[in-house]
This record gives sequence, structure tokens and C-alpha cells, in this order.
Amino acid sequence: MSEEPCTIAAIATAPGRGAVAIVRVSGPDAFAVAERLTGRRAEPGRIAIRTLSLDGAILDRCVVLAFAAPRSYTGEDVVEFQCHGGSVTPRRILEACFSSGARLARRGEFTERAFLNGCMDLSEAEGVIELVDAKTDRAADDALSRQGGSAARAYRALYDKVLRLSSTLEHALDVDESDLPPTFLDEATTEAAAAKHEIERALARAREGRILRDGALVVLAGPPNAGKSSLMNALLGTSRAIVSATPGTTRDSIEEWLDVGGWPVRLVDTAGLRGTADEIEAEGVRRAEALVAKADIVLALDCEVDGAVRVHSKCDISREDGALNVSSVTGEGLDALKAAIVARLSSLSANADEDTPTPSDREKSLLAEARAALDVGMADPVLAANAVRRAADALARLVGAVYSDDLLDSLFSRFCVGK
Ligand SMILES: Nc1nc2c(ncn2[C@@H]2O[C@H](COP(=O)(O)OP(=O)(O)O)[C@@H](O)[C@H]2O)c(=O)[nH]1
Ligand SMILES: [Mg+2]
Repeated sequence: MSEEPCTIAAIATAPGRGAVAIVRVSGPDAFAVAERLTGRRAEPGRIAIRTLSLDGAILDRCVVLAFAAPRSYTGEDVVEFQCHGGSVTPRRILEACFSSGARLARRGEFTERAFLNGCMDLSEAEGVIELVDAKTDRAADDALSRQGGSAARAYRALYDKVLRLSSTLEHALDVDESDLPPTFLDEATTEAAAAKHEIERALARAREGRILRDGALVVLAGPPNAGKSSLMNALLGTSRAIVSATPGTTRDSIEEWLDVGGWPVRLVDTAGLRGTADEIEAEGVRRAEALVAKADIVLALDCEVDGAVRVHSKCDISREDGALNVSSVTGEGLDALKAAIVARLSSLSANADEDTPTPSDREKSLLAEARAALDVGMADPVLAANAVRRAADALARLVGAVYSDDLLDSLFSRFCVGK
């Protein structure tokens, strides 16, 4: 990452048949690449329609957009060729970019450069990939707010506060204790407590953040033949799980994505909970129990599970008081069940402060590290200075003020090539 920035190119659009594809070029030679292919100088800020050719062979006629550094996505000179889609034209234009001096971009390298050039911080970069990966509206909205920089601003303000406190405390170690105001340590303690409170507010949204990004784990549990697999299929609107009157049919857990009122949900059908001599079914039961233990929401069909939504299926045949009555045959109660899931998930954010970001896993572990450092206590100036310095170190990594190549590799390798 410390080598001279070279010029990179990639197809930014999804592969396959499509009306338009975009080939993106970024780096010091981006305009030279465009000039070589169009025979004309790049014109930043203008929309140009140009014929691209290489060594006399016409490649396509396309829209050429040029962005001059630093006013581009990456902060470098950027050119985008909007060409015809499909598998041949974008590839040929990309190869022409290679013959003109560019190399293939790594995954996420455009966004990595944007980060390295100060165009966005790590929270915003994570917001970019979350937006691309978002499976529901709510997840996309959350990613947009992160990408828009609100999380970045909140973390940056927190970092600045802790960093300032840290340097005040370091400074205090260098001067004679009698020269410090008598309230010095009290004031520092108050400030550290305020920072810790803010960290805890963000950590309180970690579960919501995880659900928006990874989906809420909603597990169907209950005895054999309670109607779990049928309910899975009814909620999905497809015949995904095998339904049978034979008890013990479902052994493996079956997982599918579902959008429930804008929340991404991983709906899992499990083996019926019962004692069984069948070894394979018994393994299924163990897996079902493990899933119930880590579920965000358990839909307990005809059984009692702590904190679960109690459901009674087959309400076209019989009903049960105190349970949500649903029928996978008539569809009765399915909307009420979805509403119950949404209500549970919404309650996660009910007390959340909208200005508090929903941390990613990476951010969550660094926030936890900062909180643990501040937990150590501020009993004397040396301890206090140590605690706050360690908190500031964790937050520095959170905002990307310090970072390692390994971190960038692991973060940006989750991106697509071309992003
Ligand atoms: N009438 C009626 N039958 C159902 C309903 N849901 C499931 N069944 C039947 O109950 C039996 C067991 O269903 P299944 O979904 O395999 O239960 P599981 O073992 O809990 O997964 C099958 O014969 C289904 O056709 C329902 O809502 N109404
Ligand atoms: Mg089943």
C-alpha cells in the first residue's frame, strides 16, 4: 500500500447481460488511458459520447465521464466508460485499459483509495459495502446513514474528546502534582464517564446493527408435526421445506432469507424437539436446541420456550388461547405473526438515540475495548492516563486514524472488484 499509486481499472457493474456496463479507471494515468482510447483529451465535468478504439479496432461507442482529482470517488483522476453491457464489450474495454497502462483493481480498491486519500473514513467505507449488501429497505437506510458520514462524525467527535482528555492527563504526569488544580482528577473522571456513557449508547445499538447487516435469526421450534415446516413455507410463499404427516421428517435445519416489514430475517426451520433413538434425528434435535439458544426470536409452536412468541398452527382445525393462532393452509394469522416479529425487532431500537450509530462488528469490538479500558478506573493520575490512552488507542483504530494493512485487506476484501 505504500508503493506508488498506479492506475487501476475494473468493470464496476454486475457481470452478465445488461443494457449498460461501466468500466472504471482511477489513478494518475486515468486521463491518459481515456485519451488513448478516445483519441481526445479527457474533459472533466463534461458528459462526452465517444468512440473507443485501440490500434484502429473499434470497441464501442460510449459515454465517457471524467472526474479530476481530488473531486472524484477515489480522490484521484477517475474516468468511467459507460458502454454496452454483456460479456464481451466491457471485457474488451477493460483489456484496452490494461494495454494502456492500467492494471486490474483488487476488490474494494477504489473505496480503499478513497479512504487512503481522506475522501471517506472507515465507517463510511463500511457503509458502502453495507449498502451494496443490504437485503431490505431498513438495512439500506441504515447503511446510507453510515455512508452519509453520521456514524463517522459521531465516532470522530468521541475520539477527539478522548484524545484531548488523554493528552491533558499525559501532560499532568509531567508537572508537579501540587501545580494541578485540586479538582483536576475529578474533572477528568467526569469526562471519562461521559465518554464511557457515549460508548455504551453505541454498544446498545450493536445488536440492532448486527440484525440489519446479518439478518435477525428467527427460529421455528416445537414438537414434531406441530406445523413448523408448513409455516416456514407459508411465510416464504414457496414450498421450501418438506412437509409430511410423518413425524421427524425435518432433520437438517433449513434457512431462508425473508423481508419482514423491512427487517432482514433469517428464518430457520428445525427438527422437531423430542427424544429420539434415531441418531440422525437426535443430531437434528441438538442443532435445533442450539439454534433456539442463539435465536433473536423463537417462534415456539405448541411448546414453551422462554421469551418466545407462542404460536399455535393449524388454527383451521383447532385454536389455543394465549398463543398466536395461524394456519398455513388458509393463511389466517400470518400477517399478525409478521407484525409480532416486526414489533419485537422494532423494540430493539425503541429507546435508541437516532444520532447514535449502529456499530459494525469491527466497530463494536473496538468500542468494547475502549469501554473496558475506561472501566479500569481513574483512582490516580498514572492509572487514569493509562486507561484513557488505551481507550484513545482503540478509538483511533475505530475511526481509522491508525490502521494496519491487514485491517484494510480484511475490510476491503469483502467488496466487489470495481467498487
Ligand atoms: N390443516 C392444517 N394442517 C397443517 C397445517 N400445518 C401443517 N399441517 C399438516 O401437519 C402435518 C405436519 O406438518 P409439518 O409442517 O411437516 O410439521 P413439522 O413436523 O412441525 O415441520 C402435515 O401433514 C401438514 O400438512 C395447517 O395450518 N393446517
Ligand atoms: Mg418439519
